[in-house]
Amino acid sequence: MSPPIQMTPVRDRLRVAIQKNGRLSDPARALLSSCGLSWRESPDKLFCYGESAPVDLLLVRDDDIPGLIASGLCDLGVVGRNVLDEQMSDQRGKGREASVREMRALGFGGCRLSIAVPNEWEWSGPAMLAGKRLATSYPALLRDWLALNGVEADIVELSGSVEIAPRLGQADAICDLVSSGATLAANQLKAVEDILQSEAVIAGPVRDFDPALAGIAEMLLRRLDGVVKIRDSKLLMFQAPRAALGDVLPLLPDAEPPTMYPVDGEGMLALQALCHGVVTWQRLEELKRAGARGLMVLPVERMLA
Ligand code: PRT
Ligand code: ZN
Repeated sequence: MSPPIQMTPVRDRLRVAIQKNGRLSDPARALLSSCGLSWRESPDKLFCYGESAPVDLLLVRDDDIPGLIASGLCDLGVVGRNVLDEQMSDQRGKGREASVREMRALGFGGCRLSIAVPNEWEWSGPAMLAGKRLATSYPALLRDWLALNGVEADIVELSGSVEIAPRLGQADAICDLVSSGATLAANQLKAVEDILQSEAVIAGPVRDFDPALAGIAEMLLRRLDGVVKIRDSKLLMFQAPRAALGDVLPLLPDAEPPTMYPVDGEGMLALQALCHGVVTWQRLEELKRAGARGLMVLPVERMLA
């Protein structure tokens, strides 16, 4: 008799990987919570069972997230673009097709991957790095950037404490993440070229989701879009004479097309505009000078396009 065929059970709950401990852990959880998700945590806190929707969390090291998605063990992940792009570039370098892609930028965890050199260097461009030793935890992205700039240099791969490498004599310059720049300054280094602008992103598979999960993934991405899009948005409400629209509307360059309806039959309009930029006092005063009245700025909590 032939042995029974082993079938991988089809999952009907979405699994999202987030960083367990680190810079992205709290903002990732806060973002997913603001999408209406809540969880019951397992005692080891590696797995959180979704209570309000079939969306479970897996808490892992950020470097493991792209691989978990590629292998199908997780469906989506919140990870720095720097980690995702490094792993994708590494795969490309090995002649493999990428199986994970960036699906959404999330607007937190911002930093840049930069080339930094000792303060005393007078930077004249990438050619200065020819023949030098560069320490980094991002060898694939650095290799791509060096090739793009036609520079041949030695890459010294380190898993941490990259900034100290020049002082220890391990390298001449570095390629590392920078946010405030304080760590570079403390190590007498200065950033001279940015290789990548990074932030936290939603990573997902290049292939389609399994039919059982596609609807849940779409729901989550739609809610994320709503939350991320309105994070800095405000609803601006006011009245203005129809004749003043030509002066008023150019003052709303960052707004969705406003909703307008007539009031009191005297050519007055009531307007509502969702503004994606900061609505300052100065802007309100300019709108008033242009003919707007009764200006009100309201917070926006949720949006479903
Ligand atoms: O344990 P695990 O592997 O999950 O965590 P990790 O130690 O690899 O990552 P973690 O928590 O340090 O960072 C997670 C992600 O946060 C990174 O992959 C980036 O996408 C993002 N991020 C944003 C940063 C920074 N800002 C940042 N400043 N990651 C690291 N840094 C480092 C930087 O390299 C420097 O050494 O923080 C130091 C301080 O930076 P300055 O410029 O503010 O001094
Ligand atoms: Zn990591």
